[in-house]
This record gives sequence, structure tokens and C-alpha cells, in this order.
Amino acid sequence: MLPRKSMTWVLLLLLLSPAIMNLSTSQSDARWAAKKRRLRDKVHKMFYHAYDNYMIHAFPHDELKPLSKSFTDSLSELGNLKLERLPQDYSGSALTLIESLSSLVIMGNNTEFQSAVVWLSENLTFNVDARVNLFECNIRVLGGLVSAHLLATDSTDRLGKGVYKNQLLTLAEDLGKRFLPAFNTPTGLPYAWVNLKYGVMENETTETSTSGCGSLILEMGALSRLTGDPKYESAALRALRKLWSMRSSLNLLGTTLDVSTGEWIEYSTGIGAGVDSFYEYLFKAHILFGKEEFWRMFHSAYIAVQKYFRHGPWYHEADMRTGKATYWQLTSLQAFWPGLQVLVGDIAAANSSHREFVYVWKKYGVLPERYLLDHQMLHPTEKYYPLRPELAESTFYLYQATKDPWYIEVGESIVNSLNLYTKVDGGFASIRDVTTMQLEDHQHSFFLAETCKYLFLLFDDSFLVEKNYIFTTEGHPLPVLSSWHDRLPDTYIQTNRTLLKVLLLPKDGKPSTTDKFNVKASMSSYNIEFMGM
Ligand code: DMJ
Repeated sequence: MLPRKSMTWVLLLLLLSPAIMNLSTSQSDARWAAKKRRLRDKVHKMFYHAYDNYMIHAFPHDELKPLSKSFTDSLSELGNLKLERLPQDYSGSALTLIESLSSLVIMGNNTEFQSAVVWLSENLTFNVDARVNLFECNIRVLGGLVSAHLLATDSTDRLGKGVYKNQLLTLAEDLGKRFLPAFNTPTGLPYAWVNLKYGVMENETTETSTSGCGSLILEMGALSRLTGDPKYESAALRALRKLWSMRSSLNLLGTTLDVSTGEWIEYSTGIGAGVDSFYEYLFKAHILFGKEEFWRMFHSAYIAVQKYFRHGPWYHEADMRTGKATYWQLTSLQAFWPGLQVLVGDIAAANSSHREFVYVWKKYGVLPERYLLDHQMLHPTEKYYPLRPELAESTFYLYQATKDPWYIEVGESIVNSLNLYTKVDGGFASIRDVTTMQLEDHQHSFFLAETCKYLFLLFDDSFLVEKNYIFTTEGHPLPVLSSWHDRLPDTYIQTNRTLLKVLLLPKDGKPSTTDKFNVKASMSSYNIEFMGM
């Protein structure tokens, strides 16, 4: 038995401890809030260092060369590794400015957004002799324009009165029309390459990738909804359906294929280069347009990925016909996958695979393009890091879902590495070799469209409060609108606090429209294992 005096102290302590706990919780909350603000400001500076240098040294060309403080008209080079058939007189389409539009809005710079919109309205033309990669041009240019149009016309009145008369949509429609000749194939699968002025060139290659023809539906679908002209969405949908019909009996798709014959060329496949955004678009198209068809495709595809590619937290490649492992490699592009898993509601799997990417990031200081899982070492040639966003993207999604401060720390180390290794006087440079940190003279436009944007949103998500957006694979936000959606009621009110749409099945096995779009729905009342992980 405790003496009386001690009893009094114990009682007093018991009475005061909730107050003490509250005090220390609120002190630590305040510390985290201050840390997030500091990091947000750092990312803000990074974005403007990249943006201002582009505007000074490269605009209106496509991308900045930060070491030589010059430019490259790279739209025609994207995806064109051999740099064949480059046009003679193409002088750029202000690619990095287009890619920066939605980031400017998210960072609250309506003045610069307005100047950019005005400049593009008056100067941009797609009537240029440039053979471009359909996928790249779609996600970067069409996506950038369509998203910016939606931001310019939402209820926020970001632009001065009378400034905006749908100029970006007019440009987007013009570009969409120039895409259409690419779909003119016996299968409806689009050519990988199209000349913006002349259409598909003679003797054009018929080889393309799964992501090349399966990641068009968000941008082209949005264009159709905005213009009221169904042809863009129909072309992308036809291609997607055809692609899906080519899956193996294991529900796997290969990496490359022939658009005239509809035959696979490369059977080895995974969730990285050549396939990645195909999975992303099945799921995001379901969120944006509410079609069950997309959900059914995604559901089967997701189960197949988890079954045939997943090995613990890692994902290897496998033969689409047999499911047998082919390459045991981690690629930098795969790091988007945990972010997609968060949207699906598979947080545990997202977290464990994200941790492995963080491990490799920390091992080298940045994420190398390819890492050999079986030897735990770098790929002999693909040692580069071109400022890719995927790890920042997944970190942002995981923080949104869990609010675990560990993800803020991951974001902080990404920010520190980018500043330490890639920041130069003239912008941010890609890394050619992560073992030497030797730089390359290229600042990719996705650094502004995605890397900086996801890092900014990780530390400051105020743009997303009371909104519902999905992000395209290039990080351009598209609002989820009841008028575009097969299932949302017209009276749908945008009240969610974040963009996350946790897609879970209640334990009775039937999805519910309301809960599906409510991230606040209690996770515990759902069966998050329904995907068979
Ligand atoms: C971006 O253009 C997009 O994220 C695309 O889906 C994959 N590659 C780059 C970034 O790494």
C-alpha cells in the first residue's frame, strides 16, 4: 500500500496526464506543421529555379539544357532513342511551359498562369513538321492543355475577366485531330509515331508499346467530354479494348506489339517501362468516367500482376504466356506502383514495396534507372537518374492515406538529394551515372509537371481540400465530375478532402458508389484483401 502522500501524487498525475499528453501531441503537431511548411518552401524554390531558368534560357523551345544554359526542341525526340527522322525546321512548342501550367496553379501563381495562357493562345501552333511520339505528346501536351483548360474554367476565377475564351481547349482540339490519323490501322491500335503536320509517315514503324496505346483514354476522353465530339474518346477506347483482347489466358499483356497485325513482339512484361501507365489508366479511367468495364479490366489485370510479378515487396518481369519469371530487375518507373495501390486501397502492399524503392534510393542517393534484384547491384549500363517523379509520387499518395510522418522524412530526403546532386546554376540536371553523380545537360519537363508538384503536394495539399481530382500519368489534375461519370448522381457534391478514392469492397462483396468515392470511409469495415494478395 502506498503512503498517503504518494497516493495524492499518483492521483494528481493521473488527472494531469491527459492534459500533458495533449500538450505534447500539439507541440509535436506544431513541429511537423512547421517542418512541412519549411519543406514546402524549399520545393517552391526548386520549382522556380527550374522554371525561371527555362523561361530565361530555353523558352519557347521545349526543354532546358541546364549545364549549357541553352535549349533542346525535344518534343520530337521523346521516345525517339535513335533520333531518326528529326525534322529540319521544328523550333519547339514551349513544352516545359505547357507542362508547368497545372503546377503554377497548384502553387497558387495565378498571375504567371495567366501570362502563360495568353502567350500560348497567341503563339502556339501544332501545324509543324514534327514527327512525335503519340504517347508522349498525349500525356505531356494534350494532358497539359486539357487540365489547364479545366483549371481555367472551374469556379475559382483564376484568370482576369475576359482573358479566357477557351483558347487552350481550341489548341487541345486541334492537337487531338492531328492524333487521329495514327489510329487508322487495321486493328485500331495506334501507330507510336505521327507527324503533326502530315499524319503518319510512309514506311512508319508498326511497333508500339502497351503503354503507348493503352494510356490515351484519360486525355482523349476528357477532350471528347469537353468538346462534345466523341471521336477522340472512341479512338482511344477502341484501342484499349483491342489491346485488352490480346491478353494471354493469364490476363497478362506483353510489352511491345505490332499495330497492323495485332501480334505481340515482346512477351516479357512487368509493371515498368512500356506497360506502367496502361494499368494506371484502367483504374483512373474507371474513377473519371465511372465505367464498370474499366474496373473489370483493371481488377483482372491487377490480380495477374500480383500473382505473376510480385515477389515479396519486389516486382520482377515474367513471360505473358507462361507467367515464368524473365528479368529480376527493379526499374525506376516501377516506383509509381505503390501510388496506384494506394488509390486501389491496398495500403499494406503499397507500403512494403515503397520501402524497397526508398532502400534503393538511399543506397545510391537517387533511384537508378535499373537495379538487378538477383544480384542486388546496378545494371551495367542503365545507371542514370533523369529527375524522375515516381518515388515522390508514391510517397505523396502514401502520406495522404496514412498521415505517417515517416513519408514526410522520405520526401525530405528526396528534396535534399535533388538539391545536393542535381541543382546547378542553370536549373536541375539529370544524372548520367549514379555511381559518379556525373550530370547530363537535360532538365526534363516532367520535373516541373510531376517531381516538383508531387513533392509540393506532399508538404502542402491545400489545393486538394474539398476537391476531387485524379492525376494523369504526367501529373496533370483532372476533376472528377458527375456530368462525365456513368455512376455519380447529378447532385454529387465535391466534399472529399483529398483526391484519394479508396476503392474497397465492403465485406458483403458489393461495391457501394458512395463509399467508393469517400476516402473517409472506415477501412476496417471493408475487405481490403479482396484482390487476392
Ligand atoms: C513521365 O513522362 C510519366 O510519368 C510517364 O508515365 C513515365 N515517364 C515519365 C517520368 O518518369
